[in-house]
Amino acid sequence: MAFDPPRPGDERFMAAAIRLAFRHSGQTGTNPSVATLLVRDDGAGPRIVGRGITALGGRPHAEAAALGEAGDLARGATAYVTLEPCAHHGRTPPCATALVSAGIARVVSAAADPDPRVDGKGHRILLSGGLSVTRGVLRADASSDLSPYLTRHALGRPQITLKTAISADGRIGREGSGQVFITGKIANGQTHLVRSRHDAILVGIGTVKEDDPGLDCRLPGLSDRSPRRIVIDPDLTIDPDMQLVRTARRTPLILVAKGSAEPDKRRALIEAGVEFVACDTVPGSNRVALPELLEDLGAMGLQNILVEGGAAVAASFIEADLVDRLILVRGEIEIGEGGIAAPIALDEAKRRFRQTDRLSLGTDLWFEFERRA
Ligand code: AOF
Ligand code: ZN
Repeated sequence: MAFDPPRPGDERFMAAAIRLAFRHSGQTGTNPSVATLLVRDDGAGPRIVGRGITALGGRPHAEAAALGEAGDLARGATAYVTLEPCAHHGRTPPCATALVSAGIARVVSAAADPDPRVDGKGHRILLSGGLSVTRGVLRADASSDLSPYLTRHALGRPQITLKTAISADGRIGREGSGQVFITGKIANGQTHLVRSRHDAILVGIGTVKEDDPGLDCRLPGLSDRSPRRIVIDPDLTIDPDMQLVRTARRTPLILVAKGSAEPDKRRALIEAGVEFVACDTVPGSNRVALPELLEDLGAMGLQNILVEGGAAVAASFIEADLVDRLILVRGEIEIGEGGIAAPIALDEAKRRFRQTDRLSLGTDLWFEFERRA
């Protein structure tokens, strides 16, 4: 039983499957967003006879949806899957078994599945069922989209994206003057889209006090896809009248606080629908022990977190080397003397991270980076 080499056309269909999977990215709970395309060639050239994406929330899986769409046309077809098909029984039989039973002739996969219930077993079921199996086609592209899921499995913590808007003179705001609008409408829309693709948004209590932010996704059609909000508030000093607390029943709010902080206030906040995660502080300081916190958030099933501020929280993630992806949005305005310095300057980001994208959004520049390998 051996794997077969790729064939012409494989990359084209896998690229289409990867694009399809992106539609549900960040919306499938602890499950990755995977896509399947079923392609058959009856002599007149290849045609797609079934398409599937992991459903919102995580079930059913992509393969089941694609097989359902193709019906009898699945027999003899090739399945393009962005992740190795699963080998475990959930509410439905394993996808690898379903592909064999449906008479699929060939399976082409991109990334391997590190879930211990799968981890090579999916490919083995296909090979023992007599199917031709090719793996690793466009692995890097698929892995990039699957990276929150892969990070949680590899490192036991969620993937961290840090996002900051920076003024033309390298500042992020001004102490005591509330929220300063650095970027324009288009960049703000893009930020809301990025929010919708994360399981949670994290900020420090300083930002909450300064801005009273909503931290939701306010794009038409995506407002029900707001991630959870996480606030680091070790001494539990949050004002219960803040927007985040008032909306906690609609969009979950998690407060990260020391177990001993303000027991009466904690009870009242729990009544208001707030959840708590206990944190430790670094000995000799009031800074939260981030690696331990992220481990706990990973155990709760969070796969990726967008860290949005403020400067101190951002700096502590950078110092602890916990930033996997970095988004810097540079606006046109100048904040001037006395403004709060950005946690990382554009030049430094270019040195420390690998730039993966640069977009012009109105008068703003949007830069994306990722951790250097
Ligand atoms: C697939 N196709 O579309 C996805 C897969 O909780 P469950 O039962 O849904 O299983 C979650 C695991 O299923 C997840 O950790 C990963 O191994 C796999 N995801 N597999 O064959 C899919 N989303
Ligand atoms: Zn499956």
